[in-house]
Amino acid sequence: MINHYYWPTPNGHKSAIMLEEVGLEYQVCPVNILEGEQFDPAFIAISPNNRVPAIVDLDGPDGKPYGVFESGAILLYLAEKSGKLWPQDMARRHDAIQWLMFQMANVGPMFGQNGYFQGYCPEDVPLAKKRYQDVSNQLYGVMNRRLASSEYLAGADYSIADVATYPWILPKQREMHRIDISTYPNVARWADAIAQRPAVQRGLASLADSMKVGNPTKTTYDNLFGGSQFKR
Ligand SMILES: N[C@@H](CCC(=O)N[C@@H](CS)C(=O)NCC(=O)O)C(=O)O
Repeated sequence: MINHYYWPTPNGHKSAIMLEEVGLEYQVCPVNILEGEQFDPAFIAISPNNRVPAIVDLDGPDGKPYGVFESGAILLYLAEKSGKLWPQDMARRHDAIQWLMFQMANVGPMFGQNGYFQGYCPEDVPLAKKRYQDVSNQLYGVMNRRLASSEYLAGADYSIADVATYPWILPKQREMHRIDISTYPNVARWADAIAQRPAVQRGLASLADSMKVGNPTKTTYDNLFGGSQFKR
């Protein structure tokens, strides 16, 4: 059994989709980040940077409970444990790892900042909006060029790199990031194909109604971006 510490955000969707893809037994342990549950010491013991997602595999290595935080590390762990979305060929496996790292180091952090300045920042900061929108478009360009010659990000086969990236390309994310998907037809083709996968649909349905986007209250703003974030 795997405990999935989760809230339905783009990073949370990654492990939700992966757990459905690989078919390992799991249970959802909601961590309501709007209400500040990510600051609970019991959760921080699993996820030291107070972020979802995290997992605890109750039947981990040597049969002992094993915790994993950081969504990319979770995808790698579940891929290795299940042998799924985990190419046996070394070059293919490292193709997937490279595009996973591209998502973790670029797409997630930069789109996240774009979303903050477009949707949450209490001040209008045009320079920051332009900066992160430009970087987001540049990253869409990288993916669009890759997907012109490759079915999926890591090659011919769907992989952990696609699982990591797709939740950041969902329509509601594109809207928040002010991305015109028609400019990136290969990304649109790829996203449409992934959206058809039943495991993706099941993963995205997990706690689907819980995340309110936009107009955060003072409490939710403090929990996500303000005082509560920085007081520890
Ligand atoms: N690099 C981390 C980022 C995780 C992350 O930023 N999670 C957000 C939700 S998408 C979160 O938990 N925010 C709560 C907080 O900032 O306190 C990962 O990929 O797991």
